[in-house]
Amino acid sequence: MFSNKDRFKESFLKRLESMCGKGFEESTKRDQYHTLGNMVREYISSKWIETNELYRSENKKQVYYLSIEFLLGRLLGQNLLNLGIKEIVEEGLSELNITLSEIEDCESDPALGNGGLGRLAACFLDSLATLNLPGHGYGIRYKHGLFDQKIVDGYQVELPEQWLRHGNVWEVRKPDEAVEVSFWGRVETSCDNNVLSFKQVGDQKVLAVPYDMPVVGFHVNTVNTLRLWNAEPSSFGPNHDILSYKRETEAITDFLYPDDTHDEGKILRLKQQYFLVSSSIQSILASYKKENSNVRELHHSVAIHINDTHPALAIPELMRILMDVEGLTWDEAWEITSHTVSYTNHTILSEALEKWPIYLFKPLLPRIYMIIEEINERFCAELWDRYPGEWQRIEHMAIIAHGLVKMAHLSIVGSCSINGVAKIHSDILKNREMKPFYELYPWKFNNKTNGITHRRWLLKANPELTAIIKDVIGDEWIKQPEKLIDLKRHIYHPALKESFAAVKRKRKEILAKKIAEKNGIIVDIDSIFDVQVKRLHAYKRQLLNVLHILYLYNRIKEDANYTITPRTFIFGAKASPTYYYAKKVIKLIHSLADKVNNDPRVSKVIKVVFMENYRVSLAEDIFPAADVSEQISTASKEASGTGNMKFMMNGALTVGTLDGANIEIMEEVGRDNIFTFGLTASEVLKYEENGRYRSMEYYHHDLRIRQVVDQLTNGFFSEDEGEFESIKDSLLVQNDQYFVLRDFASYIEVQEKVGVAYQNTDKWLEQALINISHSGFFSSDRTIQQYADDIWGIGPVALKM
Ligand code: BZD
Repeated sequence: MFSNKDRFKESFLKRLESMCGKGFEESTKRDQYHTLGNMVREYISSKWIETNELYRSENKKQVYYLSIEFLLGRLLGQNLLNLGIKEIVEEGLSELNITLSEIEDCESDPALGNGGLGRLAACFLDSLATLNLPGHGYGIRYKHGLFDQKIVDGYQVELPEQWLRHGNVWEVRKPDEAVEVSFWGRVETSCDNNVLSFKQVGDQKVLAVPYDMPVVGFHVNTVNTLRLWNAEPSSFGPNHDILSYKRETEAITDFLYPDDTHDEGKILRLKQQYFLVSSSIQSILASYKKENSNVRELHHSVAIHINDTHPALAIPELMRILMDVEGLTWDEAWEITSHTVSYTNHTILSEALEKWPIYLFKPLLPRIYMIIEEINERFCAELWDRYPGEWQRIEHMAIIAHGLVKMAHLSIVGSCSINGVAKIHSDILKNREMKPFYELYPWKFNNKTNGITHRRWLLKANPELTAIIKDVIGDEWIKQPEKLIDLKRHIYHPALKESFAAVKRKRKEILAKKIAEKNGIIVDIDSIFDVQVKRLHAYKRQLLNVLHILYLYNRIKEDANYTITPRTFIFGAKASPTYYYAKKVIKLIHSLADKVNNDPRVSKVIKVVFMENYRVSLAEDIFPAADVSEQISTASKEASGTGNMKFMMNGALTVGTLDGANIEIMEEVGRDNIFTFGLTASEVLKYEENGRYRSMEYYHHDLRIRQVVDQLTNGFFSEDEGEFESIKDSLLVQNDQYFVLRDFASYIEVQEKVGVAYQNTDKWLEQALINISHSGFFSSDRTIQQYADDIWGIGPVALKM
């Protein structure tokens, strides 16, 4: 049905009639979306079946990527592109006077993630399939993904997200492969022939029903699987109070926790985690046992990766099944488990490290708790042997201590590999945060610098730029992204610069149109599009950006001769609903936008725009239009960042601190092609150790700082002078934990350089093209190949095309 445009058109019209019961003329865009989606799903299914059959028959090692989040974004466009049928569909549709993008707009973003961690998981799935690697995702089918953000009078309001309202064409429900997950109850111990056995009794069972989604590789026949679990009442549920059992059960997969930095500590969150892990491990073992009789060989055929500590219960769960169900001894089960599981850490922020209170944990998961206690005892004994008498060290490293179960410690002890997500982050883990563990198990620690799939963030998001690159260097880089470097030889060619400038301009126009429609703000296409889009968090320092804009406002107002390269400051950010400070910063951005955009003189040269409801589909419009990428976290706090890579790949220049992957971007493009500023990570960490930073001194000694900080509460923004008092307090009373004032002068200075640099259009274009040329390193294909080689030990299994 996709062999040529005429066949496509014919099948599309026929399918539309049979599916929607109406003719083309009466059909809505949504009818058309569902029709096309169904056709594509059907087209995928034969490859999907073949891939699964191949994996079974070849019986090679497979990896299972367990993640509490998969931030997929829309799938129609990406699937068409990866299947190589996008053009045929576009041509066919255009003869019916419809554009593909109108139809794509009917697909809701599956927003099953908060930000970087969830999006990374989605990029990894794309790379696994494209590299023909047998790797599958396991996650949760949240009924409501990350909330929809509305801005009302400058304040964020959260609305429930409803991605399943019109169904999901990509998923296949597999009730036959449902499994039971147990909560509550108690453990009965018995002893037979000197062998202890354990049984959970009086427990509550929940049915985990898988919904499988195909993961289509780019121009290959591989179609891997993303399995998302749905919680449903089990027929073995209680026979009383059925309604509350049903409600409680379904609540497990009702919504995604909207917090990306805080350990929630709520029982429902723990239920979600165990639900994901128990169902996934059962499913992995069932599939293994279809082809293999000896469970003792599991680690030769299966790798299980945990995306941060949220799925860390995979370790005790695998132990439980190997011992209680398969009858292995502790030592046998431990040998297998600790060679099967590997772990990625995504943060060093202490408030994000998961610790479960025993009083919550033990009643909910009694058998799992027993196993963790045993892991802890054996681990502490090992430590005692190695460090006799060093109580403090042992207490610090224990998995259970002070009434808490520490998930990071469990993950380190039970995994064969622990990795950070950028060089500096992995170094900080080794030398500071996880130092004692690194001393104990140096071989386990390694770095895997993050990557992004260039197929979504360049090919799909920016077809115009893709076309130019193809014109100049052909298309080998699509399969081998490191070959983007071939572009570098051409960056001085006027024709390339001109066409790149034209594409950037076109994408800025498209974004400007959206801004005009949604925000009612007219922005200047010739101004610098300076963008900061990411979750709102104190450490990401949107406030530094805001204070700089306020400083510019003051300069323009005070000095009639002050000149500046025109700039449009664009923000997009969701704040966790309970994060008071973050919500205040969103309000502050809006108050600033009101001041700036409504001032006749200031608004001629700068504008401030906050784009509501930042999400994957909006990101695809924003990255291609950006000139400047704001990556201004306090050094040492951003593990890697991945937005930085998406901007770079689309030819934006980075203004950034020496943090996370910014450092590796600088190493790639050279110091002259990135704007760095601010404290280094070691300077920040030194300040934190010696406590010598005094934000007040910067406030008193730098008039520019004093002026902008005072404006937060002197009636400049609002009648209500208390509105932004808490922000001012964070800077002065709480001594500015994230060094905003310390880095302020350096930030102003670098921003001035940016303004000057942009005036030299020719050079700017060359620098942008250098950034694109070096972005191949940041493809998730490179990252995934490194995981496959160094951690998982898996290789490609390919069907012939
Ligand atoms: O992970 C992010 C880091 O902050 C980024 O620096 C990094 O680039 C990405 C990918 O490695 N971490 C998160 O996004 N974390 C979460 O989203 C999260 C979600 C639930 C609970 C805790 C954290």
